Amino acid sequence: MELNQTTLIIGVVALLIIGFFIFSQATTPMQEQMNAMEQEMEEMMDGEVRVINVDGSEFRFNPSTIRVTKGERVRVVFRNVGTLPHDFVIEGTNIRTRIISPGETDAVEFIADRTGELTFYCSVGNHRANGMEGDLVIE
Ligand SMILES: [Cu+2]
Repeated sequence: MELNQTTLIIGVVALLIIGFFIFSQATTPMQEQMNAMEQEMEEMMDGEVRVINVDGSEFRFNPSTIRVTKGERVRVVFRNVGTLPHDFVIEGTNIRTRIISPGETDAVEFIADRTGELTFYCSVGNHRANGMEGDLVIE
């Protein structure tokens, strides 16, 4: 059986074109750029917010000291694990959760834009006087 030379050449050329097409699809600068952007966005989504879980009960916060770094975007997720309503308020700011019922969760988000030590507390009744307060340290 004799192989037609023209057919062979066409076949080889076709394979080269297909190969080049697949190769260029995988590595075009556009594709690389898209991958890089996608990765960057994922990093932003993951790395941008520092999430801190704080539990409130009678009459304490756990943890009672929160340490963050200046410049961080902080999200405090406050969960009421007690039997009375509670909230989470940062003294000297307008950062506060709603007063939430036992079992509920509310969150506040802020940027720790200066170093120092702030106090957080529960504004319900005499909870703070009973010890429901803590320190927010921004280093
Ligand atoms: Cu309280």
